[in-house]
Amino acid sequence: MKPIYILNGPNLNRLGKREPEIYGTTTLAEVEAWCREAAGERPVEFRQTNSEEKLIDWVHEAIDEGAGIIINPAAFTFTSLALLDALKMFRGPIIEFHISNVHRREPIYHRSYVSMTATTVMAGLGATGYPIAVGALELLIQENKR
Ligand code: DHK
Repeated sequence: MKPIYILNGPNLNRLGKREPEIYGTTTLAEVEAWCREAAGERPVEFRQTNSEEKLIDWVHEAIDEGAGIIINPAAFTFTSLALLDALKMFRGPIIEFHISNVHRREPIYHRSYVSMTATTVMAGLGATGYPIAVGALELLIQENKR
């Protein structure tokens, strides 16, 4: 069974300590455990990087190996055409995920490049949204959605 890739962008390594009033107090390690439990038999590649290059390399890996992607690109959501171009190559379902409701925040967070290719967007559910996204991605994979 092909793995799902759950990819997290810059500053999310500090989840739990970083602006808890926006992102909550759950750590990324706790989120990973929730995701693995929600995935059941489905293998999970759960990763975080502060590097745009590394994030793109992992999307390339998912293109060759993955069944689906959940990506929280964090700030690269709003800046990276290179990440958009990489995600366009992925043939399976992509869920763009944000802990906060980016549309209720400062205007700089309102225009996502990633949304131009994502199958669906989830924003504002908090960290507890990650395992919900895992369940949604499995449905999209079963329905062969892109
Ligand atoms: C996380 C970030 O780091 C921000 O740059 C985004 C996103 C919001 C989130 O809500 O998960 O604007």
